[in-house]
Amino acid sequence: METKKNVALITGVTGQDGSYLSEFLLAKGYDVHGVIRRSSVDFRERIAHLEGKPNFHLHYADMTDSMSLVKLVGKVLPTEIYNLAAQSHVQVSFDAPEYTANADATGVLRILEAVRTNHLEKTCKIYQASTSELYGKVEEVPQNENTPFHPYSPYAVAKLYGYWIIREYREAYNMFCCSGILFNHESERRGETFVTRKITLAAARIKQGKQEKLYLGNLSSLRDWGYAKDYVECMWLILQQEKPEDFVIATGEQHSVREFCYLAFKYAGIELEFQGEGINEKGIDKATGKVLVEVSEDFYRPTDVVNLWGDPTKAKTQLGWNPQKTTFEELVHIMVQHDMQKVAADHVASVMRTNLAEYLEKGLVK
Ligand code: NAP
Ligand code: G4F
Repeated sequence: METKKNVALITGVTGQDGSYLSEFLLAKGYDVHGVIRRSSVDFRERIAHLEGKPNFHLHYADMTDSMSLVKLVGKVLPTEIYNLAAQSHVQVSFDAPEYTANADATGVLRILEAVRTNHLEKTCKIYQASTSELYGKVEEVPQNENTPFHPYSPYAVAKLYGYWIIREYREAYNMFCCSGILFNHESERRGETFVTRKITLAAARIKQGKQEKLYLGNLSSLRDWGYAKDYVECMWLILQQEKPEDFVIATGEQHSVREFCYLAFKYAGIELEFQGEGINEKGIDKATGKVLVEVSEDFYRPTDVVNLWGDPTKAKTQLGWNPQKTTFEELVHIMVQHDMQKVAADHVASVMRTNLAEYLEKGLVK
């Protein structure tokens, strides 16, 4: 008997998780279809190495455009949808709350309705990228699948709608749709304005004389940080279960922004000492006495989530997933090592560009 081909549709394919998930599914033999949006810059850095592969296809659509999603789902006929697209920056959600709700809340509904409109409820499974931000102003530590939610940003409130509409369609229409409640996961592909990547890039630039100082917000905020590459496997595992269920995905370990910063600078070859408190706290280079890290109110949020710590017991026992595959220390090391090389390579490229411009000006190169 002919086995049916696995066809995945990934929204958010150009993002950190979308890129790792594409690699993971392609390696499993899936046909992977990704949603991209029109942008003035055509270079899609995280998936550039996948473009042109025979089983990898890109399509224009948008989470805020129902018809584009209905048409795309009807064209691709996916067996699995991974809904990763979102305005994913918590601080930005305070500046653009309506857009965040449109993409992150109503966008989930649009995906579900696109599946129903195309009569694929029985054949298409849906993974929703839910988040530990749902726990927000936490009511229990550590947090598991039964911990009450208390969203604490426009982003989290939008994601709460996504979480509940997924549950509703599961119960009302018997659809196979699930949430992965993922705690923070990072990587060398993490967006440069999230705190971990901002720190690892700054540590590399400061070490190589390209930046003077790093300005951060709340250094005492606590997160359960894992490695994105390990987390995309869970998205797939969640959809391979017998019945649709939600899972917390986390490492079970908690660290502060300050600790992340200390370790990143250490791996870059700088030992920091933190002195002072609150807005006056500073990270000082022990060897030179120079202030390298300062706190700026610009990076404080109107309401901040400060105590995220996940309990991955269910994922460990039911999915057989190893939450400690990449340790916190390994994660920071991977990111710093990558950014040390990136900063050095950017420097070489910029010197070459300057030299070339000078040679062209002097007529030395035709
Ligand atoms: P990311 O790097 O910010 O990627 C977001 C993706 O969504 C990008 O591909 C982006 O496209 C796309 N997107 C945004 N708005 C869209 C729209 N209106 N229509 C179509 N596509 C749109 O995020 P990530 O870290 O990979 O996270 C993936 C998902 O998991 C997100 O839903 C996020 O909220 C959730 N999540 C992340 C974490 C984490 O720690 N990383 C934890 C829990 C949950 P462009 O490239 O065109 O901008
Ligand atoms: O790195 P962050 O911006 O990530 P945040 O807010 O936890 O959100 C990320 O993880 C969520 C999962 O829990 C995802 F749902 C979401 O899509 C996103 O991927 O900030 C982490 C913490 C915050 O408490 C923030 O206040 O770091 C603190 N922080 C301190 N200084 C900073 C900075 N955050 C940023 N972005 N920039 C700073 O300078």
